This record gives sequence, structure tokens and C-alpha cells, in this order.
Amino acid sequence: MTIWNRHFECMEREEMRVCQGERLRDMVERIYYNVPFYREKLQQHGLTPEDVQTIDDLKKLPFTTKEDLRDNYPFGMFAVPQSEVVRVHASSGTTGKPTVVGYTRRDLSMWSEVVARCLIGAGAEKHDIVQIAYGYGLFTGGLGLHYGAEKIGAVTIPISGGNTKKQIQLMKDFGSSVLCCTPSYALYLAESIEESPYSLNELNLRVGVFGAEPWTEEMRKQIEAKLKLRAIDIYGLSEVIGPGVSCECEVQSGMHIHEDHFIPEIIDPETLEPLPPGEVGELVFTTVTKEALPLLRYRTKDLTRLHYETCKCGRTLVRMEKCKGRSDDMMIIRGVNVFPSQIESVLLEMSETSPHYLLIVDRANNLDTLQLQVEVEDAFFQDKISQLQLLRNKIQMNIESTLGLSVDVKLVEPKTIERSEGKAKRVIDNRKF
Ligand code: DLL
Repeated sequence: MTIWNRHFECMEREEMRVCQGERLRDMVERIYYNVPFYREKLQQHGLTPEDVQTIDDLKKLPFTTKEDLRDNYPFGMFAVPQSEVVRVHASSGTTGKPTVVGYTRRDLSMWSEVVARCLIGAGAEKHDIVQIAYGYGLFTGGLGLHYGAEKIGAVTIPISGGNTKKQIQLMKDFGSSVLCCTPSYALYLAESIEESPYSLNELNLRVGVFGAEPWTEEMRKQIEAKLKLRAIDIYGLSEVIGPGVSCECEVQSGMHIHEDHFIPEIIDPETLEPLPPGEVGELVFTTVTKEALPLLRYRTKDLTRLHYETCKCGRTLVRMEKCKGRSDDMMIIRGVNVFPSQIESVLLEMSETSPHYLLIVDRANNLDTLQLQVEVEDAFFQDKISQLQLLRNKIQMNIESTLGLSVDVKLVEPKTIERSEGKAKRVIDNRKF
């Protein structure tokens, strides 16, 4: 297995901690003197840059949130003069203004470096033809993967998201061997290939680099079977850099975090106390090398756990498990915490259902209701009604036994649920709080 940057990707733990400590010290000094927001916050905690000497001092420092970025919209948290910023991206905010992120030339070069590590780790190489079907534009997916793919010397196809027929045609004509897109779009592409004049055997796909939204192991199996490729999970968020914060290697056993640049912690989202390795909690990142928008203990709201053992691939970089969802994506239905991914797992374990589903949350007579719409094979609709009824009951029972929650299941015909070209929308919450 090839490793792009053996020095950092296989560094001994103690050496990594020393490196992180030095970089953290430098970063805290930069934000203290260049970003009024951070200076005030550190002062409020009675801290000065001298209080940060080693990586162990990280836990003393205050957290940063998406709201802080929004309050300082658009450029208020940048740590360099505007003349040094060469790019901005923005992620759609859940409410109101978008979150704006900036990059210096060195930030862009660091970003390409980490994405190059991801692609090589995923099994891509110089001779590959990389089709980038993440959106280009303010979203970081397209351009993020783009520069990493060019960096490893691959032929890079900046097709962006959507335009499914053309995706498939170019995939065949150009012989694309690596596909980068969201996992939900990968499934949609698979389905569209089945209906296209081309067969999978005419395609040359080998590796998929899928991320930007949560997906399950079961979904991975389906995508790998349908597209005949190895499906690799890539993680990132605009605030931290974009795609490439972490990525699986060919072993597919957790995503290696590029912790020489992004120091991870897991905290209890309620008490904000750091949790020991192996426990599930909220992922927090400190970016120690980023120049334009350094982030101190940024709360991602993503829930996962970290593993520090050396991977079979030889990398020592800490691995994060697939995200279990976000602490704020979690629905509370009649007091029960529900993640869409839990329902997805139940559906994908059953052979009769498809991974295309939609959850509709509402409230009737002060009681939360959850409806699950899921597509089932056409054959079921040709069968007797009783078959449908049996299947409906089965799904209901499986979900109830997993979640302890009753759900109204509505079976719908194939292709009725809107397909996504980007991030899938799995939940519609009509409750008014
Ligand atoms: O989604 C960056 C990205 C682009 C990652 C392409 C991977 C591939 P944002 O739009 O800022 O950035 O959204 C970040 O998406 O906090 C997670 O909740 C979610 N997310 C990203 N990757 C994964 C993943 C991009 N592999 C938010 N698994 C993050 C689960 C993911 N969730």
C-alpha cells in the first residue's frame, strides 16, 4: 500500500504529540494577536499565549461554535489581512447566513496535501481517471477533491454534481476509475446505470470516495455490489478545511485524521468534558496550521469515537469511526433519541426494501408522530395487497425492536422518493417548537 506522506502518516505517537504541541503554541499566539474575538475569549478565561506550552494545555482552552462564525460574518474571524486570502467557500447554514471560510495560498496547498493523502490511502494513484461529481462552487466538495486529485497526478474530471446521463456517458468514454460524490448520489448513479444503454462491465470504476453525509456499513455493501468498486468514506467540514480532514484507507476500518493539522478531541456534548479514547461523543477540532481561519476547539456536533491503535496499513494517525449522526441531527421523538442512520440500518438489513427513504416528523394532539416512507420493489405492488401489509408490519416490528419506537410505515413505489445529486434530505420535521 502506498502512503503519500510517510513522515506524518506513520509518526510515533509521542513525536506527534510534541509536533502538535509546538504547532498549537504557535497557533494560539497567532489568534491571540490577530483575531479580536479570540483575544477577548482567552482573556475572559484568564489565559494568555504563555499558558499554552504543550498539547496537554489544549483542554484549558475555550470552545468555538458555528454561532461564533455566524456572529462574525463574513470575515470577522480571519487571522490574516484580506490581501493574503486567495479563496473563500461557504457552507449552507441551517438557518440564516451561511458560514464563510477563507484560505491563504498555504492553506490551499495544505488542503491539497491532505486530500492527496486521502486519495492515495483510498487506493487511487497517478494513473487513475478521477471523476469528481461533488458540487463545485461555494461547497468545498468539488474543488477540495479536485486539487488533491491533480496533486497525485491523476486525470481530473471536474464534472460537478448532477447531469446524471452525462456522468454515465463520460464515465464510459473516459474510462473513469475513481468516482468522488456523496454516497446517496453514488446509489442514484448505480440505479441510473442499470437503466442506461451501458452495462457495468463497460465501465472501469475501481474506487469510490464518498462522503459529506452520514452513511452506514449496509449502504457501503450495497454501493460496492452495485458499482463494483471499493467504497471509501471521506470526512470533512468547511470550517475545518473541507473534505480531507479524515479518510479511510484500503483497510476500511475507520477514517485516519490528519492530526498533524487538525487535532481531534471527543467531548461530552452536555458537560463539555473530554472523554477517554474509545468513548462516543462530540468531535472537536483545533486547526493548528491553517492561516486564514484558524479554529480553536471547534465543536463539529458530529458524534463518533476515536481509535489510537496503529492501523493494519501502517499509519499511526488516529482513526475516527463512521459518524453516528450529528448531535443536532438527532430527532427526539416521544422522548426517544433517533438517528436517521439507525432506521437506515434496519431497512438495509432487510432484502425487500431499498435504501431510498424519507422520515416525516409531525405532531398530532401534542404527540410526536414519525412516518417512514420507503421504496419497495415493484413486484410487491403487483402482488396481493396482503403481501404489502405483511412487509409493512415486518418493517414496523424491526424498527420498534431496534428503537423502542412505533413508526407509521408507508410503502411507496420505486423512484417516488426524490433523488439527490448532493446531500440527501432524509428528514422533514414539521413540528413547531
Ligand atoms: O460536507 C465537506 C465534504 C465534502 C466532506 C465532500 C466529504 C466529502 P460541509 O458542507 O461543511 O462540508 O458539511 C460538514 O457534513 O459536520 C458532517 O456532519 C457531515 N459529513 C461530512 N462528511 C461526512 C462523512 C462537507 N463522511 C458536515 N460521514 C459534517 C458523515 C459527514 N457525515
